[in-house]
Amino acid sequence: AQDCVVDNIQVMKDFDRYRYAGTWYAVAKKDPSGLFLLDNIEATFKIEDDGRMTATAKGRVIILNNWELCAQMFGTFEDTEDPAKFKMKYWGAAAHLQNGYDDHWVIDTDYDNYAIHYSCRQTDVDGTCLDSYSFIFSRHPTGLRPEDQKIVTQKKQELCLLGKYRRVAHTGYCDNS
Ligand code: AZE
Repeated sequence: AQDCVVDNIQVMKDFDRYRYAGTWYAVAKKDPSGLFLLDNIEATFKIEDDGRMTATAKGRVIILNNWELCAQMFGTFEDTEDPAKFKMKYWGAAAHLQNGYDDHWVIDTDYDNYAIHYSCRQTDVDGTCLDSYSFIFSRHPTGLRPEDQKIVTQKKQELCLLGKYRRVAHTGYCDNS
């Protein structure tokens, strides 16, 4: 599936949302067009009593020319026929933050160390993605273990996003908000 067609992207087999639950730190990201989370990004996924997945996330953003803040975000996930592919409805705790409805695909994870997320917002006529974002998540704010790095590099390539990621800094900016 290296033809870059979104429908051919392989996602996590037998995805287990219960093992995915808990806190993940973004260690790298590929940005979509427009406003986006800058750094200090962390997400906590939860499985509700009815089995549905929800999440809270925070990250530093700059909005309305140079207003810097820690965005507190919420997300609810709709299941699809593929257990690793969700539709995410998201919104900010404050009205001036962003809201939307995005794909949320789990490409790969070992649940204990790394997870690779992908979202395509717009596909081209040839089925490739015109506007995507992706997070490399780690259970450890310090980064990925060396042994996970090669798996992540392989998956970035399969997503046709190799070389398009930036490291996500964790400076403590959002820690007491
Ligand atoms: C994600 C993890 C699960 C919960 C949510 C996520 C995405 C959040 C955004 C937030 C954008 C905010 C902006 C504010 C000005 C995938 C990290 C909600 C995309 C741009």
